[in-house]
Amino acid sequence: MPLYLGFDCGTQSFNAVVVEVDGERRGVALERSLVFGECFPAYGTTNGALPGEDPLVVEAPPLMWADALDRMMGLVAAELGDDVRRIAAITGSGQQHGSVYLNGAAAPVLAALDPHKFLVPQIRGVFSRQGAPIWMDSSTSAECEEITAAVGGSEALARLTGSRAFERFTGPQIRKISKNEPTAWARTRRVHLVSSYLATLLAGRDAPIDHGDGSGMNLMDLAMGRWAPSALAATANGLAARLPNTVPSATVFGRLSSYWTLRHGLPHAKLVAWTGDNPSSLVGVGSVTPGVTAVSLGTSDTLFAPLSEPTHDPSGAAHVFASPTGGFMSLVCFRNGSLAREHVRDAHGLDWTGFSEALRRTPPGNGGALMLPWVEPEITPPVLTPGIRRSALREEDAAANVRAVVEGQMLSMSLHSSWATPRVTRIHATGGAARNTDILQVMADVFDAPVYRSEVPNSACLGAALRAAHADAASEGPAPPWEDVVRGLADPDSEPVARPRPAAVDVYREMRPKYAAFEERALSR
Ligand code: ADP
Ligand code: XUL
Repeated sequence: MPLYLGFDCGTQSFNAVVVEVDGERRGVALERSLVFGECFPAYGTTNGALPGEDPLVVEAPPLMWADALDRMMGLVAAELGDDVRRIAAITGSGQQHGSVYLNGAAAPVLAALDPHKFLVPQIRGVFSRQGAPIWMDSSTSAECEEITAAVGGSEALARLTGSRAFERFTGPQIRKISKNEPTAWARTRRVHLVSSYLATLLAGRDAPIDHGDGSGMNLMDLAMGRWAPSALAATANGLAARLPNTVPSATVFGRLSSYWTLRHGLPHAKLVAWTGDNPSSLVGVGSVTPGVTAVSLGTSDTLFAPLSEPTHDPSGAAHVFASPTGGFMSLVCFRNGSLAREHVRDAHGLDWTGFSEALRRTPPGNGGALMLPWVEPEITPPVLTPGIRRSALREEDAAANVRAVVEGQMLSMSLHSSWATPRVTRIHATGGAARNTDILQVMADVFDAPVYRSEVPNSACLGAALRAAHADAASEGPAPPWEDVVRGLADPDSEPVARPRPAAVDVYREMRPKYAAFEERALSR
């Protein structure tokens, strides 16, 4: 019975999941996490990142990720024992947008790694610059403007690549380095994403960038799935020669190199192209059918959903990526998620039980009270000057404020995702706040869709293991339907935790345009 190994190199930790798939029998065989701060203190990161003197600049050490991969492979091999030989395919996901710069020594060094030695001391010399800018970096506003102007405006760039220019996206990051560090740029032979860099270490040779993670770069023609010459030309001289190929996410691009097979006793398993953490999570929460929307209620709230067409968000706030299931996916981020809910909870001296009671005590529609929940600067819609805005809502009314923050968040989510998914058929809810059924009830009523709770702890990592299983099967015969791939592992509880209530659905249908008008007024001020 084959085993499938999935990795996830997140911002704060490196994770692995092994799944066992045998027809209808399937289960998670192993799950491990290495937290960077605790397990790799020598790299000096805080929560996985190296803060610079400039608060806008955020990098991470790619050597630390390699170290984590080496240690995790050792852990997986030790725990699986003889079963390690059953690993048939491997893939992973990485935090999106981050970029790794390799020099001319990388190819020969990676092809000749000594299995008796640790990985890190052998690859110290392969970088043309030591740090990798990551998604938390926001230092490239000038480069975003330059790229946007060169390709003919925001709308043109979004239509071409799925997103307007964003500071954290890889193209603007590459442009900044090529401009400000000409010597490092001249030494650079390859630019990899976090995902394709780790895949390269597994293969011992250059790995491709998959269409999913490639769409987080402002460099790929989303509809065609290949580098866009105009975006490349707008970004940096000599960029085309420095990028690996782009391939569909389900591509088996090689075999695990001898370094790993000899070092840890694994077989020459198939290597499937790695992808970004958000595309991987789409699979990991079982959101593989159009209409099935995934909502993660974490520190921030994010909403993502499969799409059949390579559209773009007309407001410019959200992203469209290629989906690892074929087709495309939307990604909409709301910075004021748990942050804003906690702010209201604490302002009224409540705990989560009190917060839930307040939701149950107050009626849908909140008697016409409205709140724009912008405790912090907001991504969607873009708000630079934070501050909660209230309408027909007294600040001291605890229960009404609790309802207003949750209704405001759900109405905003529904408004700002309808360009992608006008009709949501069901929602898979994950993240810390998804344990709160009263919050999910408001979600069900606003979206007029049943909400299922998904208990998967690391959806990106599980998504990777399932992608490995899918690509292995697809490389041997007809590709299995994604619904079959995720069944029993990534699908949520079988019963919805919240069903839409018709009376409440009517209330929110009337409330939506009022909320939109309130938001419009606040934004135009
Ligand atoms: P992260 O984005 O950091 O991975 P999590 O998905 O772990 O976040 O979610 C953590 C958040 O869950 C906490 O910030 C907290 O506000 C929220 N949370 C935990 N329990 C509840 C609850 N019962 N009701 C609402 N929110 C909750
Ligand atoms: C998505 C984004 C983050 C990173 C890290 O655009 O910047 O979600 O992928 O998780």
